Amino acid sequence: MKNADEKYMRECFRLALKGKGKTFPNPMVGCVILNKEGKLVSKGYHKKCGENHAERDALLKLKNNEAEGGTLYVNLEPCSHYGKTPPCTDLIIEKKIKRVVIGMKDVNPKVDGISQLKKSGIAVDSVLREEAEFLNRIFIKNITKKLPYVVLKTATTIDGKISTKTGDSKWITSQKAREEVYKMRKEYDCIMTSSNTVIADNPKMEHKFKCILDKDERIPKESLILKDGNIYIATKNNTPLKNGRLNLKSVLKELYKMGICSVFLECGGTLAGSFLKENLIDEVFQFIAPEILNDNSGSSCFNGDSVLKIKDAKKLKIYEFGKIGEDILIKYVL
Ligand code: AOF
Ligand code: ZN
Repeated sequence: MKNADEKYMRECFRLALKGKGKTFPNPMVGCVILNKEGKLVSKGYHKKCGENHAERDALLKLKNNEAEGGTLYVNLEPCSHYGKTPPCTDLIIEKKIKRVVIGMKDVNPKVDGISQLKKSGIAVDSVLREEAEFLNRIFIKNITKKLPYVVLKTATTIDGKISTKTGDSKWITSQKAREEVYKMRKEYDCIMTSSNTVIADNPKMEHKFKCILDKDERIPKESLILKDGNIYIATKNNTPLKNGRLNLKSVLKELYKMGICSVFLECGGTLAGSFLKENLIDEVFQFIAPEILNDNSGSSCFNGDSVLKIKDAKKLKIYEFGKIGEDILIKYVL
């Protein structure tokens, strides 16, 4: 049973991912239904915020009582509340499903689906919880912390340098890696950078929503980054300060209030170091070019200070890596 449960749960993950980038602020959810003989009779997934939940999508495709006594697999606890859509638990009960297998409990406090199902005599089991939570890590962060999920992107030499001491940084990684970055940006609600980066590189950074950290309103009006998209500039006039700098958590909170669920951060080592120190980074995407600067005065991708023990280094976990053109891309979660 366990192997079969895992197999169908993985199918839920695969279906859920079809909604990637389109479901925010809602989670990615997939659903598979077996009849009482164990034959797969329906599949569904959540396509877009406001549309049917995965369970409803799959349940509404059933013919008559086809799934009576059957099993429903879904990677998130079914909802039991009226939101933009009615409770999925009601439809599961109505269709006479006998067993529900979930990936993870919902972190949304409005949802109490497991007990609703159990009260109706439906057995509820759980498999692959860690994978299910990893799949919806952005949703979990949003609901539990009321903050957007933050991914920091950096591009370095193998000695971790992002520029020489003169500020020269063009180009450490290859064209292919830079094209990959253009694609990545689209998967996040907002891109974020600093006035230092805007002033030094004058990047265009096309995106529908951009946040620039510019405490002293230094960026020139003709900066390319200002040419398109919605722009939010965090300055000392709209953001509280912390140790004389913009309070980064306040900026993130403000973005979350504006409906931003995820942030793709591209900045120099000082800001990256501050974000890291404040525990505000969820993931790091590091492109590493097969180059060695071999000059300690070059800028590092993380530029904090006063860490005297290796045991105090931030610990990350690699979850994906591969070659992009001539460079390596490593994805880490903190
Ligand atoms: C989804 N898709 O497949 C499932 C969700 O406003 P509503 O009615 O769309 O409800 C959103 C909440 O429903 C969401 O935060 C999550 O807790 C729960 N389950 N949501 O968008 C789904 N199963
Ligand atoms: Zn639902």
